[in-house]
Amino acid sequence: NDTSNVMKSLTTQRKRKCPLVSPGLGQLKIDKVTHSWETIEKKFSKIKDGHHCPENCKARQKVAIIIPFRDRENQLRVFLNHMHPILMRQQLEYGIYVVEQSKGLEFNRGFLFNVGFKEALKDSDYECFILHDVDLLPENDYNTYTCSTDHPKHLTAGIDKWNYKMLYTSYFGGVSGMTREQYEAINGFSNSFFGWGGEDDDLYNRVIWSKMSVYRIINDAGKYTSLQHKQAVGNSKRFEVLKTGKERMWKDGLNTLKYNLLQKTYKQLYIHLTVNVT
Ligand code: NGS
Repeated sequence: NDTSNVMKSLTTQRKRKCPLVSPGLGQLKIDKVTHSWETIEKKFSKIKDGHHCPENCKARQKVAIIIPFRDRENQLRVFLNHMHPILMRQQLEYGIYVVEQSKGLEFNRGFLFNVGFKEALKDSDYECFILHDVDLLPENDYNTYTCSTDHPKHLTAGIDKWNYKMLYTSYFGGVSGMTREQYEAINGFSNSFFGWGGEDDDLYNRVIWSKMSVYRIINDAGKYTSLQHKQAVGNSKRFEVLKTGKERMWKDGLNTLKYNLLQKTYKQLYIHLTVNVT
C-alpha cells in the first residue's frame, strides 16, 4: 500500500550514500570573531556530544578530528564556529576531539594526537583521523576532511602567513589525515617531542620508512588562514631526537603510549579530554 511504499522509499533514501562531492562547497568567509559559547551553541543546536551525522544520506567516512590543545580557548571558539558548518556541508559523520595536556610538562603535540586516536576509537569505529592544529582555518571547503586509503594526506597546501607557499617539500605539519590502518602502520606519532617543533617531521619520516608517500592538496582548496599567536620557542633537543627516528619508530609511539586520563566530557560542540603524560 501507499504508506508502506512511502516508508520504504524514505528508508532507502536515508541509507543511500552521500554524494562523492557534496553540493554547495566553495570559497569561505573567515570569521575571526570570538563569539560567546552561548552564541555558538545556539547556532549549532543540532549538534550533540561533539558528534554529528548527515541527515539525509549515509556519510562516506566516519571521521575523528583531533586537536591538541592548551590555553587557546578563544581560538577554539573561532575554530568550532568555522569548522562545524564545513563538516556538515561535506556530509561527514564526525566527532571533534579536543585533547588538552594538563599543566606541568612542556606541550607534546604528537603525544596528544596519539591519545586522541586511542580515545576516539573507544567511542566509535572511526575510519579516518584528521590531525588538526586549532589555529588553522580552511579557506575553501572543497578541501574535504576525508582520508585516502592509498596514502596519508596533507591538507595544508599553503598558509596565509607564508604567502600560501609550502615551507619545505617534506612539510607535514598543520593539518593531515590518515586512516586507522595508516596511523597504526607507522605506530602513530613519537611521544618524545616535548616543546615546539620536529614531531611532524618525524611523522613524515615514519610515513616514508613505511613505504607510503604523502598525498597533497596542491590547489587553492588547500589554503588556510592562521590565527595569530606568539611564535613558540623551539625545543632545543628536537634535532637530536629526530636523528634517532628510525631506531625509535617501533619503540616510541602508539605501542608505548602511557597516559593518565583526568577527564573526558561530551560537550555539545566537542569532546573534551584532559590528560597527563605518565
Ligand atoms: C619546522 C619545524 C616543524 C614545523 C615547521 C613550521 O622548522 O616542526 O617548521 O612551523 N621542524 C623542526 O623544528 C625540526 S610553523 O611555521 O608552522 O610554526 O611544523
